[in-house]
Amino acid sequence: RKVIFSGIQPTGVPHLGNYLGAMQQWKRMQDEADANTKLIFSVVDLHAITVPREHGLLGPWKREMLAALLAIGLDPDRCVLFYQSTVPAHSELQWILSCTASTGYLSRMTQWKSKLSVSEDADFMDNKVKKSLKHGLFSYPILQAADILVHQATHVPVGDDQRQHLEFARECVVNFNTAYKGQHLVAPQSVFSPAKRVMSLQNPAQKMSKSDPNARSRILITDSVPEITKKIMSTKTDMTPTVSYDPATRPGVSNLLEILSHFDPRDRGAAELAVSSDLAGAPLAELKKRVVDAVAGELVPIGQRFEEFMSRPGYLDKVVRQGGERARESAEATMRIVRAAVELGP
Ligand code: AQP
Repeated sequence: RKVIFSGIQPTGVPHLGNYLGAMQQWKRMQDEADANTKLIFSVVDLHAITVPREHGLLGPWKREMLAALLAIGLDPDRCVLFYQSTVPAHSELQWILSCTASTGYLSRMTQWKSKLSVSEDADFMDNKVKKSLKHGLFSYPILQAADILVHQATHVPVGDDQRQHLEFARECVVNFNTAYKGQHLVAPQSVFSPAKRVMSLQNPAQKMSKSDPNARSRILITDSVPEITKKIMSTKTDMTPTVSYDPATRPGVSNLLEILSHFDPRDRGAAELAVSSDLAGAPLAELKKRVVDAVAGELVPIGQRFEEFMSRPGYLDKVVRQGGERARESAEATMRIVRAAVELGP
C-alpha cells in the first residue's frame, strides 16, 4: 500500500515555487492514484509558529492555504486534508523521536543555518545570534519527520529545498527502530518535482519564498494578470539583451526559462527552449511576455476558484473537520505501535 504525505506552512498565500515545486505534483499524484493509494496533505500550522508573526494572522492564513489546496484541484473525497495541530499525535511522536534524534545532525541543517544568516561552514556563532535562536526553529525537522512517520508515509512529494529534511526523517526511522529493536516505523521515499527550485524574481540567488519581504520577488497563485505582468516584466535579469540559458552567468534569465519550461506543452527543458526557433536571439521582453502568458493561463483559473472557496467558510470548516478525523485515525494506528515499542501508555 502506498501512502503519500506532504505538508505546507500556512505562512501566506502560496507562490509559484510552492505550486511548481510541490502542490502541482500533489494534484498529479491524486489524479494518478489507484484504490491502494492513500493521500494525506496537511496545513502544518505548528511549523508556522516557529517564526514570529502578528497576532490574528494564523487563522486567516490557514483558511487561505486550505482554499488554495482546494483551488488547485485537491479533492477532499480522495485526499485527507487537515490542520496539523488538530492531530496531537504529530507532537507526541515528535517528542518521542527527539529522544533518539541527534542534535549534531540537526545543527548541520542548511535551512536552519540560512534562516539565521549563518554561513554554512561556520562552526562558531556569537552570543548575540545564539540568544535569538528559538528551539522550535532548531528542532522543527523532528516535527516534520513526525508528520511523515506518524502516517507511515511511503512517498513524500516535496521541493528540492526539503531534500536534507527528508534524509533526516529517514535517519529518525533508523535511530528509532535501532533503539527499540524492531521495524516499527517505515522509511519514506522523497519524490522531487521536475521544478526543483524556483528562484526569486528579484534575487535569483535565493529561492522564491513566502517570507521574502519584497512582494515583487514572488508570484502568488492568486495574482491577477496585471500583477503577474508587473512582477515578471520587472524581473531582475542582466545587461545581455537577448535570450540564452546559463544558470551560472545568467541566473535571472535562466530562472525565467526554467519557469517557462514547466508550462511547455512539448515538455522541452529550459536549455532547449532557449535555442528554439521562437526564442533563440529574441529580446528579453519577448521571453518575459511568454512567461506572463504561460503563468497567467495556469494561475488565473486557480485564483478564481480560490475566491469561490474563500467565500464558503462553512465548507472549509467541514473539509478540515472531516479530514482531521481521518488523520487522527491514521496517526493513532501508528502511535499504538510506537507506544508499545517505547512502553508508554496505560
Ligand atoms: N522556491 C521554491 N521552489 C520549489 N519548491 C518550493 N517550495 C517552497 N519554495 C519553493 C516547496 O513548497 C512546499 C511547501 O513549502 P513550505 O511552505 O512548507 O515551506 P518553505 O519551503 O519554507 O516555503 P517558503 O515559501 O519559503 O515559506 P516560508 O517563507 O514561510 O519559509 C515544500 O515542499 C517546498 O519544498
